[in-house]
Amino acid sequence: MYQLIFATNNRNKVAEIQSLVGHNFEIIPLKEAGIEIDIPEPHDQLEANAEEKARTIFDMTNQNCFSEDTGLEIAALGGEPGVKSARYAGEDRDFQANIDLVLHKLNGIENRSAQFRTVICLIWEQQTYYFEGICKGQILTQMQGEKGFGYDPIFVPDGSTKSFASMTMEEKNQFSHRQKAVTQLFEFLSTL
Ligand code: ITT
Repeated sequence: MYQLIFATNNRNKVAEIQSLVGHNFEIIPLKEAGIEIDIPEPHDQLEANAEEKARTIFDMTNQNCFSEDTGLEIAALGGEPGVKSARYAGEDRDFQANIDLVLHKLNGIENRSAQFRTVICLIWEQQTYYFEGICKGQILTQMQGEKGFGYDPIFVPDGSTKSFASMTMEEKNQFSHRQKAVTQLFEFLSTL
């Protein structure tokens, strides 16, 4: 059994990733590792922020760990909110305010193309590795569904007519950026 600390404070990410983990791995969220820290995300690239989070926890624990940074990249907004996804409408990281701002900025705009992009940074035996997962889709004109988190109520992945927030976690996993990145992570770890 391999143990890996997951450098996140986002319990939705933890739940999604734990639902994907095979029997060979145990994922330990920061809270369970007894670590209380709000890790800074100062960079303008998902990769650099993911590395900052993993590196911070590795330096504290000296244990194998990974982190992930995810952004919603909207074509008509030049890739925004992107790396600013969590705090798009302000420092209080309010999901509803972020959604309202996106819908406001896209008001009247026909091109609704967007993608979620997840970058995982793994620090394993002192080496750093990156894995990426992309899910392409469309931004709705109004919210749909109650499940999930973040921008899920306004995002419909290609290949579905339902928003992520209308799907069970298992359904979302069939499409999601996070699932694609995590699958690569576990494939890599299983070759070690
Ligand atoms: P950690 O840094 O502690 O991992 P965080 O919530 O700050 O957690 P990010 O910096 O990656 O995570 O922020 C990404 C934001 O993008 C997140 O707060 C959500 O608003 C949104 N987001 C990420 N994944 C998403 C998903 O699968 N569905 C909908 N929105 C998502």
